[in-house]
Amino acid sequence: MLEETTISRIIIKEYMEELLNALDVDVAVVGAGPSGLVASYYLSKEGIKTVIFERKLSIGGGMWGGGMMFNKIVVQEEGKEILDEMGIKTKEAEKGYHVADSVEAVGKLISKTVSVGTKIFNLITVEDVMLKNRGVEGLVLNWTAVEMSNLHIDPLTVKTKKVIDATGHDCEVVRVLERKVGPKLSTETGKIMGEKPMWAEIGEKILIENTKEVYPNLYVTGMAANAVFGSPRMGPIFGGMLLSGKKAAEMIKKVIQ
Ligand code: 48F
Repeated sequence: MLEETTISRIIIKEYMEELLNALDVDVAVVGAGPSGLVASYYLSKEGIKTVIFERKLSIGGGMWGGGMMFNKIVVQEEGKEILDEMGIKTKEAEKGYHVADSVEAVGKLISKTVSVGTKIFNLITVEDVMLKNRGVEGLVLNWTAVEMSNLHIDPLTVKTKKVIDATGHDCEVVRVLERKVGPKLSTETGKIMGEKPMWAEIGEKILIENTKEVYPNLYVTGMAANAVFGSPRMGPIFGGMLLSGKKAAEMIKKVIQ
């Protein structure tokens, strides 16, 4: 016999346990787009305790829709290696240009990331950082529903050794930090430089360079990295996103204790 309250109890208890476990983590990734998922995958694979906070109900960010809702993504040779590792099918459509189904790509990316141990919390928005002597030392969270309904409800805070801003074009974590501490980022001006217009080749190349620590304990990956460091967008070519996520994970792996 099925008891409704038993189902409710299991859900509440299991979720609360995971949320309590997320109060103190090694790495907190903000945003579950391609770069955030890949970064989390490579961190978790090394046994580094990693969680993702994602504002939306769906995981995958801007990858589902391919280019202009044609649900295909294109990757270059280097990016293809990561798709291969995730078991995502690709076809060389033209020399050096590999195409994949964006729905398969997101599905498998999520599956792989979760299976190596990343806990993904959806429907949670990161609204601020906890800033102490060593730099960013935590994240300030609230339910997305609270943000959407504009209710005046205080957030909760989690502690983390490192934060990755993988929030895409809006670079939201860096933005809130800049707003509160002023021009102290490791960019040329100390401020967010702002994303530049489309130039796929340069955008993809420079993205890997831009993937770095922008303030003590705060790293940027994916489109957020190009937005922070003032570099071009690149559209639906995804190799850079994947490689940027991997680079963020490798950098953190080297320094985390
Ligand atoms: O935008 P998104 O997919 O970021 P990405 O990994 O990839 C960019 C590409 O999709 C595409 C592109 C490729 O050429 O330019 O745009 O850099 O995913 C960002 C995720 O972060 C979530 C957002 O809902 C999305 O799923 N997000 C943004 N701000 C917050 C957040 C926040 N404050 N708290 C939690 N999640």
